[in-house]
Amino acid sequence: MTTAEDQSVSGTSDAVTAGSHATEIARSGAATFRSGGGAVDQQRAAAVIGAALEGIRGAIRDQKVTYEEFDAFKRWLIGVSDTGEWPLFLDVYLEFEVEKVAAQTQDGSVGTILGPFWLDGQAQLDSPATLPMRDDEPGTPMILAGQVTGTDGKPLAGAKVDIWHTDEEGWYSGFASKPPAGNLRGVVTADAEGRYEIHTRKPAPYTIPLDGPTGQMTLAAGWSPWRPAHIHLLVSAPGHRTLTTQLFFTGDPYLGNDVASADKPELTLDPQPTGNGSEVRSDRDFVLEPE
Ligand code: MBD
Ligand code: FE
Repeated sequence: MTTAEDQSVSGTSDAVTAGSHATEIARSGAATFRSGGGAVDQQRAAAVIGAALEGIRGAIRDQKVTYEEFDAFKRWLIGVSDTGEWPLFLDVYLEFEVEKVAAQTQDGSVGTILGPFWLDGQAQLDSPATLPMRDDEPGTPMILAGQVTGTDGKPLAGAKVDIWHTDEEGWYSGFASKPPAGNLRGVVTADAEGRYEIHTRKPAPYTIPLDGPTGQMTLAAGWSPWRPAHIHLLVSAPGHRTLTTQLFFTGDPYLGNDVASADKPELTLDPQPTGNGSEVRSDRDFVLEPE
């Protein structure tokens, strides 16, 4: 496990700064809460890999792909490796389909993709908690609060809410050079009634790095590189399937046009003023399925 202190970064390009660290994490298989492991069945390998390759061969036939385009594709793939952007590319353009398959057999609250920017080993906090942030952390103060229960409606005492999101400029700590390590990340333990309350700042919309191959491909096709502002959450409790989800904001200009296709209507917050300065609050309960 790496600690928040190991995760300070100093940048070359935005793409390489974010990509190299995300690659390191993906290679380590750190997201163990969802890994199965075990040997690959030969029939399964042939079926899945065969279908994927046939999808690409079909595109070549249908679009009459030229040698010039094939060579550009090769160079692009090499660039994805060189910049460490495999996690970014795969999570932006493919993970949402994998999540939809997983969701077919998941009960409880609606989930969505994990993405490439989750980090292990962040600050452990008790509810009510304030996420680690700079003294002058910019952005609208925001409270996110709610209760974690099982599908039977019973509160899950000591449930954990692992939360991470960008700062007001759209940067993730640990992957961009600007925010300090651990900024706006934490693992909050709910109280005996499964209630949690997290004080943070409202995040901003996020654009994938435009100087790397994933961003360049996106712009080359004329697609939007933006994700709506979002808060990532992993909600867990002993004996229950971990919920991977994100929360979005009503009125965000990028809702419905998320480059990662991860936004869902059920996941939209409409924070309301608390009367304490510019502070806003949203309440959101989570329901976990027994394992
Ligand atoms: C993100 O912030 C993100 O959440 C995903 C899924 C992909 C790219 C950037
Ligand atoms: Fe994100």
